[in-house]
Amino acid sequence: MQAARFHGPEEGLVVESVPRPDPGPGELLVEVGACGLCHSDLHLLSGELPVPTPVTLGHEVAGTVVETGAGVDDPAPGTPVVVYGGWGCGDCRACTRGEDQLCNVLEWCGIGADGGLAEYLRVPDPRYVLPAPGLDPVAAAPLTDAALTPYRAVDRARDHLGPADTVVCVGVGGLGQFGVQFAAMTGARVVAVDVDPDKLALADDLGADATVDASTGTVPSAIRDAAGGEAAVAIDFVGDDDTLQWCGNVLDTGGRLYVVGIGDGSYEVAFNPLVGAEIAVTNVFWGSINQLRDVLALADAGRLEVTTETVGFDDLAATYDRLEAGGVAGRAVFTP
Ligand code: FEH
Ligand code: ZN
Ligand code: ZN
Repeated sequence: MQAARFHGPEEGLVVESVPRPDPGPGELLVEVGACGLCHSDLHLLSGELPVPTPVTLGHEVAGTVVETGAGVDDPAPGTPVVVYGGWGCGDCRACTRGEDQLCNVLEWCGIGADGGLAEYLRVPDPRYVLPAPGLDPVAAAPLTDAALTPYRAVDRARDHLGPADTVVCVGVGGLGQFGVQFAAMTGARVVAVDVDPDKLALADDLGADATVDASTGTVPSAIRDAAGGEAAVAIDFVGDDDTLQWCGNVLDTGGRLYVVGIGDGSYEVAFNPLVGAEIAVTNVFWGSINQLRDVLALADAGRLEVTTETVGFDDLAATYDRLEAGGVAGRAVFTP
């Protein structure tokens, strides 16, 4: 089968022919329908996030079960599925509560184990595939990461958001497009921030109550004006020093900052002891299997919109370059 294999920062991504995996006992083989390209892949490709190589990239996958290993009866071959990519050991506290993405073994799909930028994907356990009948794989694949991660952030913020509160979403890219939608579902006032007018227009369409163009002016005061005051929650889908400073600057006393984006991987959160009492800050990593079930339920109910562009094997390198330059609208999705 054809697969896009990462051979390290020097050699980079190589599309090559490799044996089609055979599912062992307890495993499944999924024919890849689509696989999203994630900004995090850029950190793998640059070597900032070291991974064992060669490895097939792609951790945001939808497709169809085509073969099951011994002992696997469900889901049966022919079942359309999405793949939960945060594969873990299955036995630790994180895994046994369904938060396998927090397991400390690096066995994630497309990161420690071969992923979905290929024609077929071996999945190590049936608990990592969720039936997704009736969903187009191109629209379903982003649910497993681009939607799941913002969903986790909003899920954790939900108890701090009511109709009289404001939530600020900074960055309306592949993840932020979903973050705005989930934030709007809480009933709080949503202020979306980006430098790209097209992304601000998209945020408006997706439910933002106000948008702030961060390419001009003093961003924190523009956010406060749009919010009508200070914010209860800020979610940073970019994750660089500027965006973190904007978020910290607009949070109310007792406010909460959720850092989803990893920017260039170098951000630091500065706590100023004289400003902003009792601000809580956390990063957010991927999501749990049950949170993916919630995201799927919202998609099945037609309550989620996703903007995608599809690319093939030949376009992968150029698309990652465009992703790095901020030139991808919505989510770029690979189809074999
Ligand atoms: C993947 C690999 C490493 C860091 C972060 C990620 C996220 O994109 C997973 O959602
Ligand atoms: Zn990702
Ligand atoms: Zn584990």
